[in-house]
Amino acid sequence: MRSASGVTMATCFHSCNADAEADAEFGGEEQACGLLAKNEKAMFTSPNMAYPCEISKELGEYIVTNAPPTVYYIPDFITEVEEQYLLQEVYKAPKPKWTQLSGRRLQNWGGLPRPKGMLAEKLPDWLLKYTNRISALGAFAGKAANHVLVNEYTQGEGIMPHVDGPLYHPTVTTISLGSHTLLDFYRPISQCEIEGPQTEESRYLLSLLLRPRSLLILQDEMYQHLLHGIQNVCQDTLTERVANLFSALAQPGEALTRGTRVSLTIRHVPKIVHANILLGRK
Ligand SMILES: O=C(O)CCC(=O)C(=O)O
Ligand SMILES: [Mn+2]
Repeated sequence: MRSASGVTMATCFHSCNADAEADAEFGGEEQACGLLAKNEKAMFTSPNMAYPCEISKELGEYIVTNAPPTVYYIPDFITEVEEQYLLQEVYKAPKPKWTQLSGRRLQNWGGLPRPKGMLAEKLPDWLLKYTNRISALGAFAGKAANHVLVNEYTQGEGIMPHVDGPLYHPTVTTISLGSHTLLDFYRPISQCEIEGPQTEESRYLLSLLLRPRSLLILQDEMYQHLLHGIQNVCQDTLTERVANLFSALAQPGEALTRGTRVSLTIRHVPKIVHANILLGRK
């Protein structure tokens, strides 16, 4: 079974149970490439979901080798038809589902991740189809993705450098829709003063070009140690510091004009609380 990008769905499954940025953040479909066969779909919707505990070996060819561990960049993970379908669903959401931040707006799906745990809410089917597809790649060590942040950036909007933090299993997966963006990575501020003044510029390490319909998977040092952000600019001029130039079919010196981009940030929140605990019931 192959996806738009040709990633064969993992076949070796181990049994397992399906189990923040600032708080302000949380306040037709079988056509296309039809990744999941009917029987696979049934398996993914059973209460005892099974996903591979390790990331699929077939993803090896998508590792971005000139970046620290570990980045997978998968172009055309979804088709244009799927992209339009997802955008339609995102924009179907009622207005109160959106939280407006300075520089972008977002929708939170799956519950509000909090240090004491997330009161999980079922993901809607239009998202489950894609979160399951990603969980089936083994992205979350056998667990199912249970949280999606939808970010919308109009042209010229971005997100400040940050780390995603400990509320999530240390893997973030992102589907880009509508426009490319350039995701920039920075070293954290060093405690070692000898290194001289530490500006955003001096801490800048590399960028990744995220084309529409691509899937990005970040783990290990790229997730745990480095900060990531998106500059609020209308146009990106590509340099040799774009680590995935080759797989994103881009050239240094190329200037790409941004449009409105919607990203689906798909993660697994391990700590779940149940309503009866919140209500103090046994
Ligand atoms: O839009 C993106 O690709 C990045 C979003 C992000 O970093 C986040 O939601 O934490
Ligand atoms: Mn982030």
